[in-house]
Amino acid sequence: MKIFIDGEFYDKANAKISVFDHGLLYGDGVFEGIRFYGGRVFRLKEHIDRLYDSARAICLDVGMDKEAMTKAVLETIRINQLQDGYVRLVVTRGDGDLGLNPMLCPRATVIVIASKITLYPQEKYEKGLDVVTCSTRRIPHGALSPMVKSLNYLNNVLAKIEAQQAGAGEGLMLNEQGYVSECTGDNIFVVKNGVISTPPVSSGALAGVTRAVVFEMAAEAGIPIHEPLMTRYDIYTADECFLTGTAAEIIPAVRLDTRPIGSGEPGPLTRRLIARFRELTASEGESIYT
Ligand code: PXG
Repeated sequence: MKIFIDGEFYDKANAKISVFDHGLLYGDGVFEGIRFYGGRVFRLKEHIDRLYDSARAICLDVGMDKEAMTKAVLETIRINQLQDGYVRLVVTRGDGDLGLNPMLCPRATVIVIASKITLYPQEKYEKGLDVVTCSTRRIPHGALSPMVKSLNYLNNVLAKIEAQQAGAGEGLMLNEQGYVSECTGDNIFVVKNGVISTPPVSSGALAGVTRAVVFEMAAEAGIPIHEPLMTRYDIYTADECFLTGTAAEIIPAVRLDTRPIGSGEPGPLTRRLIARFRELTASEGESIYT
């Protein structure tokens, strides 16, 4: 495996960054998770745009333009001769001093890893996930914008631990006001009476790339889709529920806090969206090898 760090490729064993890197010392940085299917990168532009928006929001100068970043992603996949997999793109504040001061970090560190990812076992895509509500709340906009895909995932990690300790596959995160925000690494959707709903990004949800694909698929199929403020009531009383994310793709959620959602089995609209999503990932994207 070859890993891109600051313009050079290193073998996995030698792919190392400084212990003074502020990405490590302070979680000071941003990242993206991107998928590629059959030699094509899915929604690459959207991920690169979000990365640069995340960096902008934390005053982080990436040190290379979007075109060069796009090339770095494609080149990293090519050098590893992969057709299907996952890219982790990380930009940190860079090598600096002890002490928070980001001004003492002369330039950002850029890392591109191309590998594989499996988030949930295959059977969960057929049978659906169990979700529990976490007591850990989503970070408020007034602390760090939850729109920023930052290296500070402790909030989500703690929620994930809660979900695991409860024996559930995923954890539902509420915002400070108690409205539904998202899951620990996925956006959440419900279906009720033929209408799809998902919390607005103002409720603390990440503006997911996969989430945006669901909006496109709904428009294409003529299915109404809304972004109301949601509470757990809306999930308990939904006909169907599913989660979306680059790593997760689209996965049915069939229970919340041990209560069955709808029939307690993956719903027909969820299945339809999963099938359409597979068609899109198999046919769209930035070509890696031509
Ligand atoms: N919310 C959060 C908090 C996320 O981290 C999503 C929603 C879904 O967004 P996308 O753009 O991927 O549809 C994410 C993304 C991992 C991993 O390593 C997590 C994500 C993506 C890729 C890998 O667990 N989460």
